[in-house]
Amino acid sequence: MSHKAVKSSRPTLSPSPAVEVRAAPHRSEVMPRKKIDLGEIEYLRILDEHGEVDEALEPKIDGDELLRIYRAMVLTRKLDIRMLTMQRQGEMGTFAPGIGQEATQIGQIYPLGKDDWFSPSYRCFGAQLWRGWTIEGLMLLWDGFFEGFEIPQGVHDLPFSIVVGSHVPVAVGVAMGIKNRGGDAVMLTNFGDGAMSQGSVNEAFNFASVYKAPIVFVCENNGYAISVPVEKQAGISELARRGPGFGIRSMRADGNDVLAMIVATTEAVQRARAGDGPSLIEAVTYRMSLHTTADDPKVYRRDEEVEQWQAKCPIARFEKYLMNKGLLDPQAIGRLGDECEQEVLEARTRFRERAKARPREVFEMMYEELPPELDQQRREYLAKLDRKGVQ
Ligand SMILES: Cc1ncc(C[n+]2csc(CCOP(=O)(O)OP(=O)(O)O)c2C)c(N)n1
Ligand SMILES: [Mg+2]
Repeated sequence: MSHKAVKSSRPTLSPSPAVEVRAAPHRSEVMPRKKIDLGEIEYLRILDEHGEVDEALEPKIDGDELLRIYRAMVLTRKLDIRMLTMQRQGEMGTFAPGIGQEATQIGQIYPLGKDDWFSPSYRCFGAQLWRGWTIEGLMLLWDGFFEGFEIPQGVHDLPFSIVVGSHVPVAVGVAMGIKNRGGDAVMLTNFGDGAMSQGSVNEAFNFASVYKAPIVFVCENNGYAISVPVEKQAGISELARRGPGFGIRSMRADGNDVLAMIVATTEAVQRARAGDGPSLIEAVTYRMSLHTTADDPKVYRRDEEVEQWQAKCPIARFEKYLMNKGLLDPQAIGRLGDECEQEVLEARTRFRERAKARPREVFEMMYEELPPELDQQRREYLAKLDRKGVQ
């Protein structure tokens, strides 16, 4: 068999100078490099799992305020549980429950003032209610009604983003806007352990550090990005360790300890306000429930693991602390729980009054003038609704 000679179309190159190839030096022969010391990462816990407080670290918060914090955590849990039932009964869209993350939520938001800004992820009912969103508004939102997305008057919050980590550079941008206008407000943004692997988040860290943006980054490390445990998606699962590499003051806090979250965030907010730039707080917590209502965590994690974390429940822990202080007793716990449940049910009634599907409007929100092919679809769709007698 003969092969046809193919003339190479490559230009002839002049021969390159001979390269001396040697075996790679043994490790011990490599010049020692200066070790970069990223320092120790602080882990803050004030209330242990049994509700015992470390008095040296305990923040001074008066009794009424402590009860307000407790109530906000209970209300958040009640809302999550009620919405899960509504979703299972076909009355609610897909949503992401935050059960187990109530202390992380309320603790991070507590130190923010009304003029400060908040850019949340999608698992943030507790913080959003604290900021002034209404329960029925959140229900409308997660049931697909655009009215629910309207930011309540006077609330300095950005809409959350489902695109993981995409809101973090935007939050830095808002923080830079505040700084450039000479204001002393602060931005706080939160995101998950999975978001820490997104390029956008890492770019945001670097930019915020270089320009000393007045921002607090709260990474809610709840153990999972959907089914992927943090150990499998991060080279170093103590995520706060990445912060110093960006020049960002970073720490870990027990995210199931609301007092630790309050203290960590208060310090970070003060630093940002004083012009000392960004901080990163890794809130170590656990997603006790589903990723979203479309998820079944039983296929990727063991019941024993969940049970271990149930014993660390942030609400039960804070309850013990308040009981030890004489601020709560079992009757008051029951009464408060009933009150919160009632609040959620009343909001559900208001939601039901407003959540009337308007199928004839589905083509109306995107274009001022519909492109011809969509207009054709719209006419076919409306004819179908007419045939079925749908108003
Ligand atoms: C850019 C992008 N990639 C993938 C997804 C699909 N997704 C939705 S939530 C999620 C996991 C995010 O995990 P984490 O950041 O830990 O937040 P958590 O849901 O645990 O609160 C993924 C991969 C998405 N929404 N956006
Ligand atoms: Mg996560």
